[in-house]
Amino acid sequence: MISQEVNFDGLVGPTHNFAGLSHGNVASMSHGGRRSNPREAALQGLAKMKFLADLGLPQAVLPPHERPSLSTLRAFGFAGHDAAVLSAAAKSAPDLLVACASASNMWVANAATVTPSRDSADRRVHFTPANLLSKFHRSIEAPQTTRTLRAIFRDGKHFVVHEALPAVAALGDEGAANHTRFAPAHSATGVHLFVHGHRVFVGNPPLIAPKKFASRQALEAFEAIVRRHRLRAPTVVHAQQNPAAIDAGVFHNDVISVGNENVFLYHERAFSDTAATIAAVKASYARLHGGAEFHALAVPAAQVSLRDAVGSYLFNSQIVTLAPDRMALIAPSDCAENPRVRQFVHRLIERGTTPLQAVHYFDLKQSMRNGGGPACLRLRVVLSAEEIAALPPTVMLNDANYFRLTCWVKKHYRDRLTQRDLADPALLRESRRALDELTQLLRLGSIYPFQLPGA
Ligand code: SUG
Repeated sequence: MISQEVNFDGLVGPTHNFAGLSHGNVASMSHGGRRSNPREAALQGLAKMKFLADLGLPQAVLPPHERPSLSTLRAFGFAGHDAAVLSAAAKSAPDLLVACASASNMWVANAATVTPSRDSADRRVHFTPANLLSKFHRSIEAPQTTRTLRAIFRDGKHFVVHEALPAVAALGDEGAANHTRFAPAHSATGVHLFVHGHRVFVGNPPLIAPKKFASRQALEAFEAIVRRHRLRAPTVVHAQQNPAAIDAGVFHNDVISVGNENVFLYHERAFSDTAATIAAVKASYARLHGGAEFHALAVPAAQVSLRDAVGSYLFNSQIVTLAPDRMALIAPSDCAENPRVRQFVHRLIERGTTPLQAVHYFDLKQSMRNGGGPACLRLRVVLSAEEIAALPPTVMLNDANYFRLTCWVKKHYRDRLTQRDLADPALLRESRRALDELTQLLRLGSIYPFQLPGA
């Protein structure tokens, strides 16, 4: 059975703005309050998708959520018609309104943890939507993510979309951003590396916690996902993030390491015990795949400091497979603008001893200013041909869909947005009109609260 990795990229929503909501995410903290450009943000994301589709890689889209989230504001007691809810919230709870208007659902690497059918005892693709409870503005995403995933992965013969884990500290879960799967090829059985920042049931010895910023991912959440997804114990490795890296702004593991098939590019300070983590991954890989080659590419701090890694988002590049043993790095243009990082990347490619043979830089600055690079914008789903055939074909990006989606963005999105605009009832109307048209374009049926009275 041949499987391929399908990248589902989040379409940036019409309320994309810079609100400084993510303590511990350096880019978000430093850009709060600036004026954003939702139209440019959405087009930048679509340009990356189109490039990958043109490379011959299967590329799909995930629709954004309805924002501001009127149902959340109503849960906080604001009542009356929609404009009254917005204006009352803007007056008495402006921070809540801003959080309810975030387009953070675009970073779909945090939408869910996904494991392919090949790796599960029941031979189905499993999804657990992330509860994202560590940040209020993201904790409201799970119900819509679940509805959307169920509308796309609707065939129960192939897919299981679980409920998000209960939103309790012991199960704090940020999805695929902290999960990497390794295999000689996407079709082969995978080794799963799950990276956490803390555990709640103390254990022995207790984990060392970061001092400045909070960890987001609990070990117990990934242990629960391993059970739900029916993965086999010998294929699973759990590792702790380096607390010092979290304090340097590594709020998710995909800010400090990236893997694809048999390649793992990681910063030497990524994990609390990097040598033990790599040894465990290699041992699990060797148990499954014997002597098959595994490229563990450590990036020394002397060449790329933690600060440069976080500032350039080098490790938030995507690594994509172009052909057997031929891969490309899809990197943010910020990497090309940092001379040390650029030099490291070019030496890595020129080395010629690893499958990494090309680098392509993308201007994703709108998303980057909120701490979202190329890898944050995509959810990787390894699917067989039969599983791809079970998807609504309209979610796949091809020339026609790309054209339709860029026209859709140009028609509906504003080219400037400040926090004051978030209370504007016209913005809510525009967004709903856009999303309604999008669900028709993608033929997803009714998935949004405004389309589903009572949801
Ligand atoms: O959760 N930023 C997101 C960025 C998520 C990046 N995803 C991955 N690393 N996979 C976050 O911190 C900022 C929103 C604001 O400040 O307006 C924000 O939510």
